[in-house]
Amino acid sequence: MRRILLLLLVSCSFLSAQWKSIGNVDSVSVEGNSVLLISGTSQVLIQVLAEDVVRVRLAPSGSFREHTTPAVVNTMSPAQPPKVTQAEGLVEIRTGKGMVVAKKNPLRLQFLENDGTVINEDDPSKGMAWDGPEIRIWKIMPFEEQYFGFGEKAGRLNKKWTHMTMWNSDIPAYRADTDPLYESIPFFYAIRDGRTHGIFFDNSYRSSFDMGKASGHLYSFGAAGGELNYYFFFGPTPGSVLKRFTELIGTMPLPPMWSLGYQQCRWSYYPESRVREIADNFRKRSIPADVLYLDIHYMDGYRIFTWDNERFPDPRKLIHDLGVQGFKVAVILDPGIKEDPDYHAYQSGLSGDHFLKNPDGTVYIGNVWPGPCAFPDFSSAAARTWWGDQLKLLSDIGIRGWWNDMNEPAVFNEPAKTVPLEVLHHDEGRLTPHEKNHNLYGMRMTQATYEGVRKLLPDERPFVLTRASFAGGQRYSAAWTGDNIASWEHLQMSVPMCLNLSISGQPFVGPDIGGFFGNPSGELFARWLQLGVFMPLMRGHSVIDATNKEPWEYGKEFERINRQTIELRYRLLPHIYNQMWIAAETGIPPLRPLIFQYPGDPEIAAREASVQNAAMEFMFGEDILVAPVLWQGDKTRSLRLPDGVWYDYWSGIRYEGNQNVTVPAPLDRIPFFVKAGGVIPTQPVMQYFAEKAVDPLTFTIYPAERSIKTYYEDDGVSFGYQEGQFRRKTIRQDMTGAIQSLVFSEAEGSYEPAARSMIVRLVAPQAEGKIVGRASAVMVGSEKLPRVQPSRAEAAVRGWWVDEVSGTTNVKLPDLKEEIRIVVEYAK
Ligand code: MIG
Repeated sequence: MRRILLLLLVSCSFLSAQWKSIGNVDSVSVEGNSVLLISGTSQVLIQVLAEDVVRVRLAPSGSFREHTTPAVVNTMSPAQPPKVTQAEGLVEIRTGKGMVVAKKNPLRLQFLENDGTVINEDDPSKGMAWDGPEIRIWKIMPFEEQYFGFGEKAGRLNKKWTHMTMWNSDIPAYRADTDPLYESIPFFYAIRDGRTHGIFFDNSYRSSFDMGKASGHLYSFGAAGGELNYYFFFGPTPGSVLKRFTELIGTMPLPPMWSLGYQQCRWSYYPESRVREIADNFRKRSIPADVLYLDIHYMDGYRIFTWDNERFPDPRKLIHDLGVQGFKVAVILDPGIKEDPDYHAYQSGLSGDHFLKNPDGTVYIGNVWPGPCAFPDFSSAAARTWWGDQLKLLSDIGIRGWWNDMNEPAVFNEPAKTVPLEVLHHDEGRLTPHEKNHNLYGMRMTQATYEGVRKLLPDERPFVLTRASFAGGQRYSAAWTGDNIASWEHLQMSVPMCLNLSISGQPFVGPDIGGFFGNPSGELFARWLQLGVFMPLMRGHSVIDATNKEPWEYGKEFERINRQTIELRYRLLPHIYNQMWIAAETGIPPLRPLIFQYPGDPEIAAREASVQNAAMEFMFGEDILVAPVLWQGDKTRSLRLPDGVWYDYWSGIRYEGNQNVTVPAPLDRIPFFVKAGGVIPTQPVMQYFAEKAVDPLTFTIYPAERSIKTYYEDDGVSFGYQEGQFRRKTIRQDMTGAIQSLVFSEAEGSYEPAARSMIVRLVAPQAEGKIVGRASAVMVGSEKLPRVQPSRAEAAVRGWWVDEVSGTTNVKLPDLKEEIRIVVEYAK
């Protein structure tokens, strides 16, 4: 009986969904870059922001909301005003790179290429609709179209046929089909026949995307409240979509270079003797590392901004000593402030009115680690400043990493497990319910943290790491993918998860290496660490009750392998840093799915649409293709090489693209390939960032008929680069017959690294699996460079030599600010 009643109730509430779709257009008005369409009491506003960006807004009752979310921070306006023409039953808006056609009866939008091809269109029957506060749009889902992005989502790369919710949630030990997760980025790419467009749904309420799960020929997105407000990016490539998206929401600031080193965490390293032991082990075993973390046990009863005096009697001294050993220390910061009248942060937060409040005006209290807690209202500028000021207690004693956890926000109280929807947020003076602010809480916490640290340490780049965030969060913080599991499946899942997050505007990402829950085998840990070399964030972490997961915990052989893996990371740091610089400048991240870079390759498109996670390959920058080993026991790796010519990094073997290859993948190696024309800068292994000067700086050059690359460098820590203190060189390579010429342009910028050598390693030209030429003469400018014995190379200041086995030509010179021209002649 109760069941039947329940069923009845459920079906009634389903039937009560009364979607009202927008109807016929009564009038049209054009003003500047905007077209306003009026339909009864409803309005639709189409704004052309650029020749390839259009914003669409719906106001069911006729008034647009003043504010949407803090995601978009930049304005855009088109160089040319759009051309608007009206014809029988429709309005046509030409934006430059495309066209929007608004059909009037009823109002439905189409997005077209200039040649008239429809690339996106509202569903003729439903279109834009509302039901009370809920809003939703249905669009036609072409059979060939695939969908990527959507921020932090587990499961396959391609999100077609899935239903996803955006509601920041703490789900420990999530699975491939768990949704939602910690972070919400309501943005996606639609790729069809090599053509891409993108949509950003700028709404912070609980939203959902149904990409063909409810219907086989429609997709839809909508939210429980707020405005139906989306940005349409015409593309036509994924890169052009992402560039525009990040123009609106901002790019990641350049991170401190030490945050790209290896980071070691666990829940929790304590007391201080254990922290020192971990630090000593890294140095004693010569395993490079830059950052150590303190998880929740460093605090006095989990009170943020305090120390447990027994476990950490002298944190300043500890951090100082670790600093001498080359470590930066990061601490966890949870938002919950213990409700304790004797606790300074509770007192000052309360007296400053910085906490979230119930509708009746009392402070909202929820349970987290410290017990009952108040929660800072990060949506108020004053509260953010208050939070930032508290960080002084930590920055003063040397803390340099700021780990923001539990900021979905996670609350232990059932059933919501978060702040109740009606709790009020300041919302910059608007006083709005949690419902609107929930998905923004994490991002605003990182904003408070980032801006606080910026103020306290004005000459250093902050490093903030977060679990929860929203579109635009990359402006303040890196992100990790939460509480995963030490299993092969989770290793596999971490690849598409980080790729989608990366192309959603957040370049600085990585999973807990080794898996958070459970105990990995030596093999699983080693493979995960290898994948970590090509994750912008390379951090090992572990839950409280698991075995130790430091790189030396799996026996001698794995210790050797893991050391070698982390050494590879440190060798590649100049390259990794360059890729992060590109992301900071252009929005294009290091981590990219193959389809992001090769959207027009039908084989790649087909593979990425359906591929199992374990078979994933990905790009790290435009020149490195990574094929991680993600299956237990595998000692070879099969993959498809996209168009072009590729060199196996390990063997130097040259491969033509557009074919499937199988390469060796012994336990101590992650297969990766460099594209012909690629220039990979590397440095000598060091135990931590700036342990010593980068000398020599090595450029490995993979031959191609012609390529032009940029090399960027600065001090890695300050904001001096914003005042021109950087060094930037263009590297041009040409290969004509048996002559290879290289030009390292004169350096731009005022940054002067210490005097050092530069080694140019020229991978030998090959044909049909054989080296076709060995260098016979090397000219630098107009001088003939002396040939030196390989055994004398290290002592030589200027000279060249050939590595007998690989045929690689090495050219060693003092690294200069001035232009350097090198010409190599090859003998047959
Ligand atoms: O409720 O601080 O995801 O990385 O170690 C668990 C303890 C709270 C969750 C984080 C995890 C961290 C843990 N935290």
